[in-house]
Amino acid sequence: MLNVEQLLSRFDPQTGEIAGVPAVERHLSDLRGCFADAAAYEQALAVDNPLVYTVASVALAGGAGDLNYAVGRLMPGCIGNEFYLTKGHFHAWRDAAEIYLGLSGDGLMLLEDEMTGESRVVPLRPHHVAYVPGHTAHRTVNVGPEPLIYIGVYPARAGHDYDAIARTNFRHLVVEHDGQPVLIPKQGKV
Ligand code: M6P
Ligand code: ZN
Repeated sequence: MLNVEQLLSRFDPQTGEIAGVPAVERHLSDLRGCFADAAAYEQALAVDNPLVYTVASVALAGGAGDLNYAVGRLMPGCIGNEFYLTKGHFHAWRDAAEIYLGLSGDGLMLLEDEMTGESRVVPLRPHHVAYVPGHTAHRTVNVGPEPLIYIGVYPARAGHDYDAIARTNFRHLVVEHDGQPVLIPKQGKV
């Protein structure tokens, strides 16, 4: 049986840290192709390469019935008027679903159905659980002034497929307009 350290994790909902678990860091330079305004991206990167998000993952077992989880911390910010975001992915095992629980901050999950291309946004904030069905690309977006902290729980065998969604990026983006987050099609204007 797993030992108590493996059965229990302690995390900080304000910082996104899991005790004893190193976090993967994603800086702006790791997000080439993710923001719709490529010129604004290059301009921002020429000035600085800030930390955009961290992910601390717990993956103890990889069997068919096992679960993994990860706490994410997504910083506040914009490139042009598009809010800071995660790369986003499909699960390599497309049937695999995931749940996200907001821990602190104010965010959205951007979902895109692989078959129909249909997009949806759902809130990602404390007291909310967002369900990501299988066959759905998903990305988190921080639309608030504070770091967005959340936890994602997914089948151990889900895997991350970044390439399929990176080819087109997402068809919709979340931009700031008159102080509010707005979902627009990629070529759209607000
Ligand atoms: C969540 C989970 C992780 C994922 C992370 C960041 O914490 O879904 O599996 O890695 O968000 O998302 P991405 O991998 O798309 O950068
Ligand atoms: Zn996922």
